Amino acid sequence: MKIGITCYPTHGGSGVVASELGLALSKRGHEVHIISYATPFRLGGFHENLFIHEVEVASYPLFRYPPYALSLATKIVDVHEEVGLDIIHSHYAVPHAASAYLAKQVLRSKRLKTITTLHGTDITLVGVDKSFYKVIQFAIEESDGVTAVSHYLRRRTIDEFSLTKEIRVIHNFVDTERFRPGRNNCVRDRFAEADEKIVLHASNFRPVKRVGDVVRAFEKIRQQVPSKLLLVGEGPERLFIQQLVKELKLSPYVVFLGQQDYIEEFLGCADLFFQPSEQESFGLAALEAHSCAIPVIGTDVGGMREAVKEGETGYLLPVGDIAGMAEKGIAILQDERLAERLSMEARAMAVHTFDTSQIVPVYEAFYEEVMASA
Ligand code: GMT
Repeated sequence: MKIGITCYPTHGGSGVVASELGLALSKRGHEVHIISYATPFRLGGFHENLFIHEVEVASYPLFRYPPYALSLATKIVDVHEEVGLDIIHSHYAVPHAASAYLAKQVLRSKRLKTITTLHGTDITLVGVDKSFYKVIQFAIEESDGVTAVSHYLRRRTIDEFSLTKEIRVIHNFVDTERFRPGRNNCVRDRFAEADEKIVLHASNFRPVKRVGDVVRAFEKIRQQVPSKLLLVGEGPERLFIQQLVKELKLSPYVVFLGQQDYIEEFLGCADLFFQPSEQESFGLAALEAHSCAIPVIGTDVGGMREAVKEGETGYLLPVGDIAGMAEKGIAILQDERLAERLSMEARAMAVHTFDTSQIVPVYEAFYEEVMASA
């Protein structure tokens, strides 16, 4: 198949899923065309069967806000005219699904099918905003196929947008060969003494991720377990978190690593991963941690239950339950048998349920189904 994929190129989960899907499809012999405003960070270098098309956004003094959605639609049209796409697969509905719809109208093509994958905040935060709602509702409804990354997100989308459209659940996935247990490439010695444990958190440092809860829970953990906290990522909350670390006198024990392209190098060193989000449609970061055999402490929200099995691969607590998170964290870090059991189960779940080889064929089958539909 000739598959176009539109996505954000940044470190967010939707861009990661879109990139990994594009890569896997290209390895399986499909011709993949990534359409985005920059090369997604996981797609640097040369990949056979995979082509990057950068969207150029015109600026003009009249524009207070350059109309990216129009430039993207135009690029989809150009790419289709050049290569003859079978599918244009939009990751994150805003504005990609609307641009794909517009491109299809411009092309008057019956052959080109549009598929939209909903990731999370495109529905729960952004899509429901009044300034987007009706267009996004329309664009989802008009897509030839729609998928959501969790059962939770599917239900939430139907409720929020009163949709009649069928939404297929296709979970996030992980390359369990790349994200594997073991400390071969890990840089543990740079951050921790031999007798110290490593607690890790990675996110885009937005308020929804509640990074402050990670720091506060770590403060309690550190009182009982010699440990270091590694924080990976960049975002609007970073300065506030740095201030909090200072106030709690944790500076010697907390390392800010900034944006990292190879998170697996840090996961390889970690003993515990924290994801205390206020909202999470699935929790790709938790799945990547599990794939490296790292137990996760998260929150019992959204689709997290689909990524973390309570008491088997980690623990899910109420949002903001810092004492509870610290208590579970201390238990895992102090009890080797418990840690071992959770780690083994986490890795097994990633390999047997969420490996690329299990999920990508489900996307392929869905493409075939959509292409066969009238
Ligand atoms: O909001 C984010 O954290 C980024 C966002 C994205 O779309 O880039 O992540 C969402 O998509 C991921 C991949 O499908 C999901 O695993 C995350 O749970 C989801 N984030 C939220 O729902 C907050």
